[in-house]
Amino acid sequence: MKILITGAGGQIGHDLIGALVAAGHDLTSTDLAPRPPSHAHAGGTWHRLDVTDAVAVRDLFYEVQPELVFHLAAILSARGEQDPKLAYDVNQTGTWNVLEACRKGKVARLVFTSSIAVFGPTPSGPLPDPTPDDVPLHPTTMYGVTKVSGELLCSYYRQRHGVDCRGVRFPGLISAAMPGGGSSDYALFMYVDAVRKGGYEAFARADTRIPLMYMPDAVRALLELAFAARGRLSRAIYNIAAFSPRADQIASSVQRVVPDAKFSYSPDPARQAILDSWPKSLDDSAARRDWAWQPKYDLDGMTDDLIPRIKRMLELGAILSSH
Ligand code: AKB
Repeated sequence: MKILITGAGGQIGHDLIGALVAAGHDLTSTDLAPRPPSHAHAGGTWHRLDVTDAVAVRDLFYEVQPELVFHLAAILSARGEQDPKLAYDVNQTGTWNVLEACRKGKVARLVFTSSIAVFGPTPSGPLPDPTPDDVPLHPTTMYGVTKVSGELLCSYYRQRHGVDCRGVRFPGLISAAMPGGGSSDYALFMYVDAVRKGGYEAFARADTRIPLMYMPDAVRALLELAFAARGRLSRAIYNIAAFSPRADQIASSVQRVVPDAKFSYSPDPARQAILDSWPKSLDDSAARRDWAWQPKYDLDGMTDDLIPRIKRMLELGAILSSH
């Protein structure tokens, strides 16, 4: 199948490209930046694309004529608070441009990547734990605001224009590829820095608890949702969940494999406030029911798989030595 990815240079793109090429798809990866060295061997073709440029998006969609698009391009929560205008342009205008290009180019299906950042404390109190799909959405970040809007646009184009837009709300994602400007990044750096530096001072409190997921499960969720029959889907956007450990539980899990790793906690007020506004865990029963979603990795399963991968990538020089 002809598939196009936006924002392919990021953390999800790294693993999604490999999975799509391995499955034999005809893949066009796009990003504002050139293909990063960490993506060099992933396969498929690479095009520069600025999703804020409506004409460029439309022209490339006409040229490639994808049957399926994965829209990953986004500015994440922490970076988006430093530059809300950039987050608005990339996430809001970019999603509009991609949906319009799908409509005009008659792209059959679009997979939208939303986030737990759509949630925030509601006027009537804290979020229920676990948080279901349908609660009032009160995001606290520009990233979350634009993801709520993207979800609504997705449903609108589905009903009004027949673009089969569907998506998942991702937890914080953990993999051996570097993230870019997220508030959940502390969890990933607890792994990477335990291996490369012998420890990590987290920018979150020890009792911080948010939904997290290992990247192989996240990529499988995207593929399963992308190829699910439309008739099975009772909604456009789904919560998906794997595990929800406290930061100090992540530390204990890492220390099972790297016993000398030292962790300390020095909360950054801005990122801690974002983390505290998110759900502690998600209710993903609709995804489990409609398209048989099920995570394979729990916290310790991820730790056992990820740490040897990080060691290999450090040996190959595929992870930078500082951040
Ligand atoms: C972020 O931290 O902004 C992202 C997310 C949870 O969507 N990783």
